[in-house]
Amino acid sequence: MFSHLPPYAGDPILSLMEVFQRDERANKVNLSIGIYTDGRGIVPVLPSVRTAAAEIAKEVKPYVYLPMEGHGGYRQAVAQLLFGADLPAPEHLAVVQTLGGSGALKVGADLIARFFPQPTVWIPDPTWDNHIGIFEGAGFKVERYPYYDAATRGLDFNGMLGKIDSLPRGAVVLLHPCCHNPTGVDPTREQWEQIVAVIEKRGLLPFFDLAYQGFAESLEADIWPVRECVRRGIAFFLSNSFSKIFSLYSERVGALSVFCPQKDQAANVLGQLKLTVRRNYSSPPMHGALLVARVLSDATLAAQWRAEVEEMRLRVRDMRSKLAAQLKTAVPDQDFSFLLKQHGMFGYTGLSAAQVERLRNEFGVYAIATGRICVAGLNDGNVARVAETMAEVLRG
Ligand code: PLP
Ligand code: TYF
Repeated sequence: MFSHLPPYAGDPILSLMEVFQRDERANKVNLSIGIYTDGRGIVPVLPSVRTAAAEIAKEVKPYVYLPMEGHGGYRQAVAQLLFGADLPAPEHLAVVQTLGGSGALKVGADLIARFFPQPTVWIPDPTWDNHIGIFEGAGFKVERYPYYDAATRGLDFNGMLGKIDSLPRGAVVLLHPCCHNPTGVDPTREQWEQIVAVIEKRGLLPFFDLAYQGFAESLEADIWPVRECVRRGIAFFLSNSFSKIFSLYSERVGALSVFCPQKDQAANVLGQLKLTVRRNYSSPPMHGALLVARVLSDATLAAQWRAEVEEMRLRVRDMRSKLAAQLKTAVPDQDFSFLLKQHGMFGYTGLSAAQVERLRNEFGVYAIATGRICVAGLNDGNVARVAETMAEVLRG
């Protein structure tokens, strides 16, 4: 019956995590997967979330199904976090709770594929691997636009804008509003203004994927391109994830928002989102959404959480500086300032696949074959050794 099923090679990032866990070296360092660890090297339970969890535990209620679109208080709180004072009127906005950012991408991709036949999505080159899997799985043709420039270790802005400016009307363009995964390279505010203007001019459909709001500059600044589309009346999809910024990875908490500039279209969009959810998994789980809703709806907890996000952001930035400074000392003829210009949890080091392999085999330092490291996995206890071992493989 199943003899024609090929083996699954495994996800490159998740498989590496398993290899890391089996590695018996005491000084091993995991910089592969995108998980934030604190200064002690531990995945934190944010104090705001811990308080919310304790409160919720005292109020156990029957575990009835949530509606297809998710928890009402959660959806409201998420919309306010995302759109703030720019919160579009209800007739313009459809928001559904999803299973993490991945679930939002899948629901959004399925909806687009149903109503826009033979869809194509343009994704940055490179991007998070699963973008390709999710969109192809939903029936999309996946094309790329230029993004990372290996020569400058920065953004190929002209290549990116030129490509986007050549796309057909209605084309879906996937954009990372901040903290681009895997490169950490983001457009500047001025560049975003130009990107949004081209999207408007050509009548494209942006699909924003926001997994690291607050990790680049601030919760408000990092979502600027999305809010600019609201101000200009440009329709868009927005997937957002609370895996990292609430440290709630396994709870699978996220949302999909669709902005509908034409009045009264949001009701039908929401209806079709509900149908898409119904046909996928029927309704989302409760607990993670309750945690996030509780934190965001309580002024004290919300302020505490905002400070916790800021603390994570600053810690990662501090680790970037320390890594760059120590690399500079160890390899003075090379420039590492690019590490300081990148945003978010990831750093694109420029290490080759062979150098990454040496790091892992000889030193137990785990990075991704593309040279991506998770800077959020560094701490004062391991950064010196990581810099030394990186310097060692860079010297060849
Ligand atoms: N989108 C991007 C760009 C990501 O980096 C990630 C996670 O690493 C996701 C989506 C998925 O988020 P989640 O774990 O909430 O499904
Ligand atoms: O490190 C990354 O880029 C991600 C991490 O369900 C990840 O791939 C792991 C599991 C998951 C979503 C994201």
